[in-house]
Amino acid sequence: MANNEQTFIMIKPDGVARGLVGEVIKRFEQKGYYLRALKMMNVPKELAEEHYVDLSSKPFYKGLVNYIVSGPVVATVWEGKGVVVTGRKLVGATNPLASEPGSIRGDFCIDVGRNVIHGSDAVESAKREIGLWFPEGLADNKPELKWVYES
Ligand code: IDP
Ligand code: MG
Repeated sequence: MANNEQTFIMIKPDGVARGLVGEVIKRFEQKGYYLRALKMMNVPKELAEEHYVDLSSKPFYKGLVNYIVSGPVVATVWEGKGVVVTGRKLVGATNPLASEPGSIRGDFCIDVGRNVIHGSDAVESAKREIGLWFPEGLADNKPELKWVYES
């Protein structure tokens, strides 16, 4: 399994407004994942619509897009072995009432329409989302990984 798998994690407007940015970053960092990119931004409506295009037929789609554009988000890219699947575990189940305690959604929210954080659901969707949110590309890096990975 590659040590440089990447996932797209976004702290949604409610997470930013509630002061949970540090908490989210802390949890991914302390697991051992590497913060590859980070920016705070207001989200253009077209970007929110494109990000959630697969859900465009859902009744909650319009409300979802309005939620994502309602205030600044923090968009991040994390790198490491199994980061997509394990990142989803750190994030927790979509509906926070069903998210396990210990996960971010399980610990910090209640409503599915205010669930604090986004995490890519597969390696392929992570690639699509990173391209969408970071069209400028990612900065060069050379992280020291010998304390995280045996090889
Ligand atoms: P995910 O964020 O866990 O991947 P998805 O099914 O991809 O969940 O849905 C994307 C986002 O759409 C959710 O995180 C949540 O904010 C919102 N959402 C999903 N289902 C509902 C719903 O039934 N009502 C309102 N919002 C929803
Ligand atoms: Mg999803």
